Amino acid sequence: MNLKTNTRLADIASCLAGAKKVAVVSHLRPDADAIGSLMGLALSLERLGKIVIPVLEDGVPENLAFLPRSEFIRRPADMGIVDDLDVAVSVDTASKERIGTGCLAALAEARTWINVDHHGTNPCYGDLFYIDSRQPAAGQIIYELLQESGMPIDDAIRQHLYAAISTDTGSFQYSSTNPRTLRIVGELMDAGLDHAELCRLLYQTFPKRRLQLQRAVLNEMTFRADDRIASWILTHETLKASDVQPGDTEGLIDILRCVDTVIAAVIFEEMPEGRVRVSARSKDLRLNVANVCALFEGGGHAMAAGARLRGPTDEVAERFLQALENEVRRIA
Ligand SMILES: [Mn+2]
Repeated sequence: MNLKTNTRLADIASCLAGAKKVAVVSHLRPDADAIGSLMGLALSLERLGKIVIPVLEDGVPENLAFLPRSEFIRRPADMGIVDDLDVAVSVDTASKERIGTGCLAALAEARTWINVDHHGTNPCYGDLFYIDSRQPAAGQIIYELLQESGMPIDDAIRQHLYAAISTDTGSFQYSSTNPRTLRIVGELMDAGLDHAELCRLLYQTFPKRRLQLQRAVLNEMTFRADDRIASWILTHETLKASDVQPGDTEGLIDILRCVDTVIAAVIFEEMPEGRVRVSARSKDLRLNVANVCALFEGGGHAMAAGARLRGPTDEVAERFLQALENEVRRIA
């Protein structure tokens, strides 16, 4: 756990209660935990009569636009510096840089920063923070915050928090899932959440290009370290050929993870300006992929982490896989 002491959730709630104008923000390339925890909090604050500004550097990806009120989320490009801002809250965001330069500029005059997250590598930035790496999703912490403080929770908020928790736990399959996670789902359903419909939209509704991507993974995946490491490179060509949109690649790595011999799965994604985005997953509790990513100035969770590298993709991939292989060989 963290060496610094978390602010109590009750104190975060009372800071929010005293604010008139609150911005809520999350990380670049937002996933469903980013959007769900952001909107869970934003919609509850709105119900309390606050002026609420939900903002994401990259906006909402197409695959998550079905979530309620997603059009409420703004992008910094469409706004100036927010004045009279009492509080800015970042959720699910392991470092201040991950908020994005546009958002940071727009929210620069916030009188108080609150940082709520579940990444163990979070350096506890902000004036008030609550970091709990035992929680599988930022959405689970936001649920506890709303629940403990008696803040409003309506159907839209329940959908957002469910989307956050369910996706970050791999539909409650990952080891990060705890008993409370499943109790929370029970509470959300007791309160009327249509869980099957939400799962259909989250997990069973894809554009065709998503299948084209899956086909590319199956055609091009490679294995090493006695098939214990599986990896795939998502090239500019594939990105173009399949007209990949933000969000399409979410969960693709599970195809590699599922191979019986594999304990580490990695996807390298070519980004603009010669950068490569690395996503790594571990299936073995003894293998901490956040440590491997930290060698490349990345971070995340023990079982799911990432980094951004610079250089020719094949070279970058080989360097990362070599470092990963060293770790894999150490444990068996
Ligand atoms: Mn998360």
